[in-house]
Amino acid sequence: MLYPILTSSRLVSDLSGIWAFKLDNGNGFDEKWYAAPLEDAETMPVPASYNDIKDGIDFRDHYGWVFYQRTIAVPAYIRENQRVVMRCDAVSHHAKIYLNGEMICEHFGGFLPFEVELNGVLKDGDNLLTIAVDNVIDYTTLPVGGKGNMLGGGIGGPVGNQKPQNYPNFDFFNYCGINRPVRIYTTPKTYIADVSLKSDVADPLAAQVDAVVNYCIEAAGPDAAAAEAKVEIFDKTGKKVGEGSGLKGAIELKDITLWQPLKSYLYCVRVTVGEDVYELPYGIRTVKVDGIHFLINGRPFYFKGYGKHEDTFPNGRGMNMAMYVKDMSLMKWQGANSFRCSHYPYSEEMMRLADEEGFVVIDETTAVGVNLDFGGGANFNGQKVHTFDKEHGVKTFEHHKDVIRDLISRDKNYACVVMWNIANEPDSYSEGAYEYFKPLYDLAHELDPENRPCTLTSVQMAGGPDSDKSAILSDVICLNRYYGWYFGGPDLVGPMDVLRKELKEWEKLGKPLVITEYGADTVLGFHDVTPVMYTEEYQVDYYKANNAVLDEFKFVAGEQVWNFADFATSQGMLRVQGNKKGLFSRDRKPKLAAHYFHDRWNSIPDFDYK
Ligand code: GCB
Repeated sequence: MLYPILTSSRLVSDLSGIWAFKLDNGNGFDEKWYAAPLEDAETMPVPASYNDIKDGIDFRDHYGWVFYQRTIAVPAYIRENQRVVMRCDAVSHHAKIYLNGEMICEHFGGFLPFEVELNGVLKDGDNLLTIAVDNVIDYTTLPVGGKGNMLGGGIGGPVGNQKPQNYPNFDFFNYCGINRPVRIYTTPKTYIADVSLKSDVADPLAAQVDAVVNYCIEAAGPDAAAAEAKVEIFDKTGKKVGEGSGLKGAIELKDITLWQPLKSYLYCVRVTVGEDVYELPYGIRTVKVDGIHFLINGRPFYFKGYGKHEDTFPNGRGMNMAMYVKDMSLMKWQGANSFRCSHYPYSEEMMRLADEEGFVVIDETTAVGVNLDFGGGANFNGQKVHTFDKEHGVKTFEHHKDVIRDLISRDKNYACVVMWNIANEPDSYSEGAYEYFKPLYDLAHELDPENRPCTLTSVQMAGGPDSDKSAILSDVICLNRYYGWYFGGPDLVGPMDVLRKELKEWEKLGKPLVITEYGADTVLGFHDVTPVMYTEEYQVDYYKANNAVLDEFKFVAGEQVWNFADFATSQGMLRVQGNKKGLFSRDRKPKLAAHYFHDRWNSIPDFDYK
């Protein structure tokens, strides 16, 4: 799906601003709140998660539907001559869109864009637009909702009757609402529906690098079959360096500049189909897994970076452009070169920025919590239930396929994306795991024009390569490991022997391995001469101990800490106003470990580290 931009044939109107808003009291649909101006509405910014915008626990932890509303008007001459589309970039998690009281669109899944054509439903003058949003998560949704508090609400579990609420089977606050922009854009009636690019680079290490950009355009609309199609490629100075015609083709480029980690170079690919014009920034680079190496442009790359979250105050998971740019600046200061979109696809603005700034990205689906060994979800009438149990297990498989399809459709042309993460810490070790995941890996490989490597970030309880199906399925082994924190902390000696022993097992596979999570909760400002847990000193010692082991192994192709910054979670006994494993606090103040990694990463090269 193409990102909405202004071109010589397309208009974009951003509906960001203050909308009318109301929490459902259970009667919203019966009383047709979507069909008339909301009574006693509150103000609400779009885009943003609603949870932290108003105060009080009932508001923050609201369970169920909310209604957003505003009016829209589109000039008649545009409605008559152009295709008019409304695009929602992310509505978490389930949206129903009403125009003048009629439902025009419904969408499941809170982190990927969807759109609906407005021609034929827009009338003259003002139109009442209502977006109803549901935040309920359960065994059918991604992320998965469990049946009890995974962080431990109290000793012995729930006491008395609990009000209806979400039990996230994952460790981040279930921020909801219209988290990313809603836009109206236009195209000519015959239009460019999609563009897929794939480059072939014979030898990325040659003195002069030549490339072939293969393109495939999807055109739609009444004259699509007859429309003339043209693709032109421009370098950064605006000079045309290649062109082709037809909906499918290959353009040869001589002496190109490669997109390199932290040395981004983006060409501009301009596509014209009939009257419609669309432009994509496009970096050319190669990615390949070769034995124990992860090659970018032919050289062994070492991932230095983080698992992150889209999490700021008071935006929640809502888009925060200023913080995106700030984070990139901090990451560069620290000598990092990569991050993982844990645990859901990030905004397109973030992806475009990563492409522009040269950050290497592991792109992740919304599949977190596909693991009923976590939380209270593992019990059904007092009996342990397998995650993939046909009757009582998760029912996420079909939706998981949709998410993979939509993610790859959205992100396939970004140079920054070097690997797809199919799921975070799923139950990759028990009965049915292989059968569940194998088709998903196959789907991702098949849909991606570039056929990038695929992985899943593996949970510690999955064990080693004998039990964890990711050993067979993943092109790159990605491990989330907490030796010295959840496992063995505060001992930083014994657990390191176990880590070393475990890595020796994985080494036998002959694949590269990236540690995609390791970390220790640390409260900014907690200090001690003796480094005890939760102090900034302990976090530094924890990382030093782990890194010493990682450095012993050639096949360890990267280290991504958990987490870049502190972030909000559900409440629980293990969380002190959120997860405190950040190298930075939530408002981006560095802990001691931030400085430790600054020194470490600035002395580790991006390539050929081992
Ligand atoms: C994990 C999860 C991550 C958590 C983290 C933690 O393994 O992937 O979502 O936040 O552990 O801090 O417990």
